[in-house]
Amino acid sequence: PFLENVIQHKQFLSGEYNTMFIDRSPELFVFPKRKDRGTKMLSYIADRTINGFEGYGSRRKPTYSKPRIPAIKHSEPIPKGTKQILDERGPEGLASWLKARNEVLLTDTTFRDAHQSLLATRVRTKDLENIAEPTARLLPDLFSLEMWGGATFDVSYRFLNEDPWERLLKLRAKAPNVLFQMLLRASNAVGYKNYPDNLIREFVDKSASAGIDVFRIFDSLNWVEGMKLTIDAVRESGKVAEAAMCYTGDILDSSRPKYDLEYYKNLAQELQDAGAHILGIKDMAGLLKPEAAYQLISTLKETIDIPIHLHTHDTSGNGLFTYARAIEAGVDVVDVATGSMAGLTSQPSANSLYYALEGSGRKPDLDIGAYEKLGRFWEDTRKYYQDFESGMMAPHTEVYDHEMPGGQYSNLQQQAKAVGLGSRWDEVKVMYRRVNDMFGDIVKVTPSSKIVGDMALYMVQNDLNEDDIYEKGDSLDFPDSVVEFFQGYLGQPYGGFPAELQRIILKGREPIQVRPGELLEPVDFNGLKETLFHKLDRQVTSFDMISYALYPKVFMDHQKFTEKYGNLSTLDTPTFFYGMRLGEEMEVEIEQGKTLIVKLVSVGEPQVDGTRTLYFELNGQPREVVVRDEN
Ligand code: 3PY
Ligand code: ZN
Repeated sequence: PFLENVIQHKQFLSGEYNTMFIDRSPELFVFPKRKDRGTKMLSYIADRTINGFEGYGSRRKPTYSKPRIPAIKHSEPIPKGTKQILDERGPEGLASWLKARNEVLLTDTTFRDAHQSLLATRVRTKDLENIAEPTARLLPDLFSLEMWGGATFDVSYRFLNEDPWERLLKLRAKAPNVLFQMLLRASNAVGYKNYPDNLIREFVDKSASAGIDVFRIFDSLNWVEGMKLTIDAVRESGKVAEAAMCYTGDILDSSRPKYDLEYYKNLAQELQDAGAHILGIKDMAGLLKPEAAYQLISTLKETIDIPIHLHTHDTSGNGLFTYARAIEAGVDVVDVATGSMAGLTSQPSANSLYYALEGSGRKPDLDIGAYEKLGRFWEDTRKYYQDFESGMMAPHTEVYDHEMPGGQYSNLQQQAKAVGLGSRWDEVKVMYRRVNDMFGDIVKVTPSSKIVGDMALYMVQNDLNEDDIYEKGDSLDFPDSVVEFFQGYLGQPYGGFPAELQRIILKGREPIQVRPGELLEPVDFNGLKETLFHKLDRQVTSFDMISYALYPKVFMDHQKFTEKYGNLSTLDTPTFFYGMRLGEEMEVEIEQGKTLIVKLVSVGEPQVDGTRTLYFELNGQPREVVVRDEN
């Protein structure tokens, strides 16, 4: 009766109900299931057992040892941390507290950028959930845990079939003491294009109420005009606006003056004026050399009043050296990853930094033994994701030439393989840099980096060089993303577009000069709620509405998947990727106090119609599942 009351209630259809109540308790609003959860889960396991994980083919399930989780006392109160400082003193109070610290503070990126950069963003909520509380208890002195945003949002839906909002709520419940940080691509939100202003505001508002405290906001062209609305939205939510500038070029290279020290000085000032509580320096490719870091931080410390938070990637192998110099110059916070998830395209190691700062007076305040213990969990858990490792084995100084962001390298390599350019990867890297120079030397970070990548692939694939573009460009059909970029739909690059190339690419189309958000129709949330109510056949949360507005197809595909297989978040990761071994028996706690015992008894031979039958026991009862053998 409760369910019916809710659905038929006039307020529901008029939209005047407390959406947060529904967002936090969607299970109260789920309609009776057509098929039971056990059957759905068995059909998923059967499919993985025979066909493997999408894109990776069928593979024998490896045997793993159970990840080592540090022992903690659940009964003791969780130590207070930076989250309490924010709650008590507000964002300005937090910033003052931060500036007054003598030791360097740390943001741990293991839950977001580290696995985005090493494991193609594939780490599942279940694994994060397993280590969230130990992390909160053992590392209460962290400045923040970066655990959301960037690519994790769409990859959750697209590849892991998980709801990213559920991840946020679950982790927040386990880690109530350390600030939660996300990466937000300003008006590109957690997507690859500009979205309407009201969608950005709604996204920030709901992310803040679901648990995000620190929003690292960047624009892929360092265009401050494109960041202001997001900064304002974060300020209105009462959370921390960390406005970041993306480090591009090389301030030490006087032959390339576009992005010099003066450029960053002005940008930092503009971001402070725009309302940033903290200045982020986002060195997404790991191009900031040690001496450059020293000069940059020293100059900015004299220019602005807000604290400075530095992010780099260790691709070149120089990450720690860069941090050491930045710390010497007074940087307030740096981004690190837990030792076993650090280095290469990820962040520098927290553990290494700790020892490197011994005797320096700015050594971070943390329990290094605890970090080592948490590292063991990650060492074990990382093995689950071995198929997603990038293959980079050693420091890669070529990054100083091609300038590809840490998270893009393996992605673009995959894209190149997919279009038959796997053996021409070296050419693609060189072309990536050429395209950057043709485009006027632009900031390259999601999504502008994707556009440079698309153009580089296009040119290599069609055997075009730079001269060809200028000579034959009028008859060439450029990738859509490149055309849209030159139309101004991602915003305006510093120094403007190169006029001749813009003319060739646009072929008479008029570019826009204004902020794209000014031209985009606002999202009609009420209409959208109705649409989704009919599509989903269940109550609609504000989270659903935001996700659908960001990526309708990805979101609906995820819903269809869930309808077919149920919510698989309780399944362990090896089973999620590989299914089960013959004779294997396991327990799955599908909800608190409700456990299924699953055993794979035998697998039938392929039939003429291309199917096989798998014989399971579910809580001791025989069950058969027929799957199509795709091998
Ligand atoms: C992202 O936007 O996902 C990034 O990590 C950019 O560096
Ligand atoms: Zn990064």
